[in-house]
Amino acid sequence: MGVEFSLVVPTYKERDNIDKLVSDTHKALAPSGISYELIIVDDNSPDGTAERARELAKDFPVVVHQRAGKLGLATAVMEGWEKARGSILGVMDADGSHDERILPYMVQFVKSERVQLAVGSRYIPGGGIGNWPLKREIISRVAVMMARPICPVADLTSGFFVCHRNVVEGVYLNPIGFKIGLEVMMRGRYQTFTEVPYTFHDRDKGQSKLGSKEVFAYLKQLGQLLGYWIANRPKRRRVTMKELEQEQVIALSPDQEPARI
Ligand SMILES: Nc1nc2c(ncn2[C@@H]2O[C@H](COP(=O)(O)OP(=O)(O)O)[C@@H](O)[C@H]2O)c(=O)[nH]1
Ligand SMILES: [Mg+2]
Repeated sequence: MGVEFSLVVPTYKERDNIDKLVSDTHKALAPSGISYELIIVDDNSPDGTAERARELAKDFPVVVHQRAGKLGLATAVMEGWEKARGSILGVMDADGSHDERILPYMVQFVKSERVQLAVGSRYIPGGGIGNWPLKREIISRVAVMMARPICPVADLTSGFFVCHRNVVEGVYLNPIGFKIGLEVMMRGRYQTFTEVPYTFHDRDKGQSKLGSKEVFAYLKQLGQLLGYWIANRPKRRRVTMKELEQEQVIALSPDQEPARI
């Protein structure tokens, strides 16, 4: 069977996290019968992330794309998608902060064609933040508030999402900021979306990239997206998990294993 789902994980210095990432993702996706590939796009991490990923590729459906140097998260994701073979695409962090157990649901929702985009969300009921310092949470909440008038997604800074290939293929995405998810939510070609709740756990190992440089990049990105929104006024409709459940797109009892496709 060909690959249905291509999950891109950009990495920079994630050697300590990569084994767990690969095995947890496999544990989440394999029972659901979704055929997938995990595309690691590594920016030549000095800690040997790519080398380790290549070893893991012997036992798991992992594809490694190594770039020459640290060229940034957004372009890494876009290059990963260029390599992707699946008709459904996704993005997730390598640091364990995104709960891979919701992936089968996200893929199933997009596969059903009821929605074209499924976003992993901290900011809808059922979602949350595990262990963030207060400062980080406030920055995130303010970032969301600022963009909310022009973006229908509650967790619009989410870097954890799944979409149909058509949402991004041939669409201009501007990689200036590190919020590639926001570019997709704003400029992507979709009419309906859903948000799937999960609890965010901050990375235990390695370093986050959030600093003042990222804050300014975000503001610049927002300015450009405001221009896009004024010119295009895209219409998008939220489909709630409840609606999806009622329509029996997927069985959602909480303690149930993800339904087989
Ligand atoms: N390829 C690549 N990956 C990156 C780069 N910067 C960050 N990443 C990866 O992108 C993901 C998100 O970065 P992270 O530092 O966790 O961001 P945060 O969660 O917003 O604090 C992680 O898997 C990082 O390893 C980069 O310049 N290039
Ligand atoms: Mg992270």
